Amino acid sequence: MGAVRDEKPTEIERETTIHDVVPVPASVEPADGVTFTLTDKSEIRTTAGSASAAAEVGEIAEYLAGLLRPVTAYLLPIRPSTTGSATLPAEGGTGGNIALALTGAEKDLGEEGYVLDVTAGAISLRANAGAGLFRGVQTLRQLLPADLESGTVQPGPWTVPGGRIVDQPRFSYRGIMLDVARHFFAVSDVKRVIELAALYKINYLHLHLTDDQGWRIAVDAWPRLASFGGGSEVGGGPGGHYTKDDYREIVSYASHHFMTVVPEVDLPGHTNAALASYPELNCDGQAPARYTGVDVGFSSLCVEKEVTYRFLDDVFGELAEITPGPYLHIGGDEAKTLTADDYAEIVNRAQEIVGTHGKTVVGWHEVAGAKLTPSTVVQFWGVTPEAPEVLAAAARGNRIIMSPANRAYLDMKYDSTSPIGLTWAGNISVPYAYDWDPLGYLTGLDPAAVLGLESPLWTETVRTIDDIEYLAFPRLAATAELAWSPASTRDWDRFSGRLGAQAPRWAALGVNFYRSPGVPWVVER
Ligand code: TNX
Repeated sequence: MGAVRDEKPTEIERETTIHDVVPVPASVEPADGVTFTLTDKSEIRTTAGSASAAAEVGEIAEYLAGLLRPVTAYLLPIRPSTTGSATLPAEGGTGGNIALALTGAEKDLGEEGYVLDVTAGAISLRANAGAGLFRGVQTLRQLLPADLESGTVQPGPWTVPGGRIVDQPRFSYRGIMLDVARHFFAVSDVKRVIELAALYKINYLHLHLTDDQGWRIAVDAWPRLASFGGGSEVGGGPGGHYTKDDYREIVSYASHHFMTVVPEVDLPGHTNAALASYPELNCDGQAPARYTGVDVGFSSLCVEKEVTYRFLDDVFGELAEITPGPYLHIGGDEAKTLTADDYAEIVNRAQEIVGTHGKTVVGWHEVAGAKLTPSTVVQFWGVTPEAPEVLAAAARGNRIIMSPANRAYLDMKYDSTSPIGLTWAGNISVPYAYDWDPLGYLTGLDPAAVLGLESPLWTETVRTIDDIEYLAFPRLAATAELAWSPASTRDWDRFSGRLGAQAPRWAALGVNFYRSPGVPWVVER
């Protein structure tokens, strides 16, 4: 039974190195033999160029201290520098300080880039903006011992391998999508997803808020959407919905992780929960029953009724008010009951409505069959390299988010033994999720049109946060790396080594991850 033995996850013992960061940074120069050690005298010193930057760097310093203090039991005072100068105040003192600065980074590192220098005596992290500093803190987090993630006092020592990392993202859009419609997830579950995704420098959280099986966001002008349409989910469970305050709490938590929420109200199909809540939204005036199955493509808003557009204006207007990010996602997928003309009509009007509320539209790639506003972003979810309508949209200037279902979908099974997941786009093993190029997937697509990459997690078979973690880890780490790291770094053997080093971190965080065969999982000594 050699084949069976080969399928077992391998486990190895080793310490964290500077090469273990996921996504791999753009440039890593190790300083061999150099190690920084945090002590009970260490301080976090901050430098900002302006008063507003001072608040931001202070908040990130608190976030870092919030990670370090509970496990080290060190005081780690935060000391803002009063000079505001570009010189880093890390050196000096006796303890080995960490300096965070919003000054002195190369401008071409952009908003999300950072420079991290680790010497024996000090750590300095510099960036142009809070986002870059926050991304750099995630790198620093992964260079500290995995015990950091346990949240309770640990013996240490709190070492960081020496060297210099200069880093910035390949794509500006690096997303995860969570379907909270098929099964509802509590605010605390969404926060957990935000925390874990932030560790891999994901910067967009797309929430699929409505579908046939449930409507998950309160809309004041149409209260039965949430109160009645929210009360169902796949399999007949109780469902649920977010109040506006719940939603604001998610948005705020995301923004503290430098992550932007993209809310989706799927139309014209995937709307049974809305149609069940309000008879007038149906062409025949009859409300269907609520739906708890997993079929797609059977429901549609009524294109010819004017009330449909008042409804969309109210829904997107209220959503725009509580969404600080630039995007509203209008869905647009699998509207199988409409003619092409009716489909184009309602997508066109939805684009206009979203525009009047000051937001940019994102839609699943079927929207490319309508007349797109130039700013509309098209999310590709197909499984073949031929997509002429997507190419045509790109040629007209629309930006593309790549979510090919047979590579990027987190809800597919890993293999035939996976206890949860779907299979319509195939099984997606961890190497398969990693080994593709977002710019090369679609034949003939202009690379300049690609805004980035998103991994959707549909939840027909997913009921708990443990289920979410099982499907997302390790595959989210793979797409996060494709989205962040230079194309030239793509190499499965190296990536699987870095991935293996995440295991003790996930164990300390209590992440229910899939121990994929073929990855050299590191175990703590
Ligand atoms: C297709 S991807 C859908 C979803 C399903 C998903 C399951 C897309 C835009 N539509 O409605 O949940 O497959 O994998």
